[in-house]
Amino acid sequence: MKIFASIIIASTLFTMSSASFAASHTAVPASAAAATSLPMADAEIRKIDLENKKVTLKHGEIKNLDMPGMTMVFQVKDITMLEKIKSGDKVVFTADKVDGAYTVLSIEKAK
Ligand SMILES: [Cu+2]
Repeated sequence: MKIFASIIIASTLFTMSSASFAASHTAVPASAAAATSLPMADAEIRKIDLENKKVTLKHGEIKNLDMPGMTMVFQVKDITMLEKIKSGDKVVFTADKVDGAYTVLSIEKAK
């Protein structure tokens, strides 16, 4: 009987640990995590400057940068990301500080 009880305890512990393992892994959204694990932010394109690899965004809160909504200029990591986007478009994007400059790392049209 003592052995039986310890099997139950062991299997309960196993179930609990695999449940928390699953929870910690589902916390990362699979689609957004493809290129980067940064949180997506909303924005509207105000101006695209391909020559200087810059984009002006009227953006919502950017959680990872601890930044409230505002209109500002970002560097763009790769201008080919801007090919399908034009001024006035609603987008979702990720941004981070790269070499001291706020830089858009991914951007796509909002669905
Ligand atoms: Cu800003």
